[in-house]
Amino acid sequence: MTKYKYLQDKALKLRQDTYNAFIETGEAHVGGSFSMIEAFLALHEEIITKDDKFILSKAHASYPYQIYLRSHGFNPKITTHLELDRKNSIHCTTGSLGHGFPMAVGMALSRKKTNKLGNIYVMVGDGECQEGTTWESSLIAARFKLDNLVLLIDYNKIQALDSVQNILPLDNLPAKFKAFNWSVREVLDGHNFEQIISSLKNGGVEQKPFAIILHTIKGKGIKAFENSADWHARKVKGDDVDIGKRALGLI
Ligand SMILES: Cc1ncc(C[n+]2csc(CCOP(=O)(O)OP(=O)(O)O)c2C)c(N)n1
Ligand SMILES: [Mg+2]
Repeated sequence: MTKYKYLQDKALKLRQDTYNAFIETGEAHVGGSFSMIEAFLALHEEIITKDDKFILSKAHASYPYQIYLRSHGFNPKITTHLELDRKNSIHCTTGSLGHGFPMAVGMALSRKKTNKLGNIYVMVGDGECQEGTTWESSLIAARFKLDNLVLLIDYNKIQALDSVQNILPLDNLPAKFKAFNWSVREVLDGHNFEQIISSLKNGGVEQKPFAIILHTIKGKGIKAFENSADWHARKVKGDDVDIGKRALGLI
């Protein structure tokens, strides 16, 4: 039994609950929801404290986030993207790609200026990194030495319609963030809790914002749906319903 067996169990349960909600509502972003589950859980179960904030910039993956919040004493609406709902731990409206990261930079900067404790954690997609605001935000975060800011990049190599490489390559992402004067860690298996948690705990350095680049698999957990742009936003219906249910141990 691995040290993080309890997190693996939680990951399976969150995938199951998310998948059932997709079927129930007819809304689905299986790919990007499932690629971030381990990083999301590692952060929320092992790292985040009450002083910290989490921003889901890639808000098309709202379902696992909202479902998780619902099982932890909050009651957000289940929506395809996120609407500001502070009492339910949703700290900004996101869904238009390239907005959550700049808002997170603003929050981290405000905390620095007012000597407020706590980190701002923000999760973006790799396709989302093609937005110009990503690079403007990265410059600003380094300029103001925002060591209270942690950027998690869900590097699943696929965006909405095709691979990131075919559309607009990010190439050497770690080198880019290093060149922007960030502290950088690469997690080679973004579904391995040990690797994710070790990076989150050991990667930050003083005076620099911190980027964690997680190599992940879009659609992770349902082999037939993995690594495919088809499953970015495809509704789960027909024969696919049971293919997914079987893979997740629901039937
Ligand atoms: C500004 C903007 N343009 C387009 C979209 C439509 N859209 C939603 S998700 C997505 C692809 C995002 O790819 P990525 O960031 O790699 O997400 P992931 O692979 O994690 O699902 C697109 C184009 C959007 N939400 N906002
Ligand atoms: Mg992607």
